[in-house]
Amino acid sequence: MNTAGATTHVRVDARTGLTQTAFPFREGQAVTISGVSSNAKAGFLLRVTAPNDFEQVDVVPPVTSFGLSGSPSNDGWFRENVTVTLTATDDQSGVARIEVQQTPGGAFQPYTAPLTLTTEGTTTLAYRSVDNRGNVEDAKTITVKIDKTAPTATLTQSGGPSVHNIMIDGSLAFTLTGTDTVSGIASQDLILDENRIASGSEINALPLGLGAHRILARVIDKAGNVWEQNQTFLIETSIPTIKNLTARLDDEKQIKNKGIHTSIDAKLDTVQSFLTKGDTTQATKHLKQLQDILNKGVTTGQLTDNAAAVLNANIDYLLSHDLLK
Ligand SMILES: [Ca+2]
Ligand SMILES: [Ca+2]
Repeated sequence: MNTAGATTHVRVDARTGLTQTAFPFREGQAVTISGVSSNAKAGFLLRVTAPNDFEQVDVVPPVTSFGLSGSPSNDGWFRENVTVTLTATDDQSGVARIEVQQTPGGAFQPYTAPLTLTTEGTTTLAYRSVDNRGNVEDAKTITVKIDKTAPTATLTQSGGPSVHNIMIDGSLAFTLTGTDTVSGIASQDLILDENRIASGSEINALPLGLGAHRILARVIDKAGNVWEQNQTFLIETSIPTIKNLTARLDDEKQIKNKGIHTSIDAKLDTVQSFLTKGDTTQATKHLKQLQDILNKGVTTGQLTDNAAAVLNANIDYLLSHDLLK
């Protein structure tokens, strides 16, 4: 029966060059037949002469698959251009062409060579193939997400817009604000020396200790592009700072009597007056005397080991750095 519903008799026997046992097609299969036709017994007779006069009809569309250059991040973003390669196979008549639609709703164009996607953001391609029999595959889509640009970020420190030195009796807080307009922020990290800290959290300088410290700020977008800033700052001290620390240690009952507190302050005032005059020799001499007072104070129970250690570390820092700066 043909597609119009008409029946055509096909003669297959030894006189036509075929035998029924050699006939490869079975009931239910659709075939295209070419042959010699004639009228016979008021019917239409198609007379075939060889097996290649029959061709099984191809009703199955091709299957197209795609390959992408590179590998995306865990969030599905590529950090570089992506080359899309399409390949198709067909069950029978062969692939006539592969087609690709580069903008949603646009026309399908013949695919002739791999496509390189360079635009940041999300690109959706539709693709399909057609076989030599005209069977058209249902279109499938590929979504490719590209972000080639590092995030932008600002690192600020409390008490000033940028990273700066602070005194040891103070505190600090770092705030990291990252933005990424393409894939978005995946992570933001602040690492102070070797420890992760929370953005905006206030940290006392005293436990960090005097000297150089490092703040590493890192923002990573969902494609894996990195913004990073690594800065150093100093935690410093001064005579007024040591006086503040002494008052704090007194409040914490680490300085046991008024007398030693008064002696420490008096010595610090003396050192400051020599520093003001530019006499570092006398300033150094009095700082060393202050250390003797602190060490004796520990043995006589006038202040704790910790209080003496904190104050001595500050004095050592002043002695080992330029006192007049
Ligand atoms: Ca096919
Ligand atoms: Ca980005």
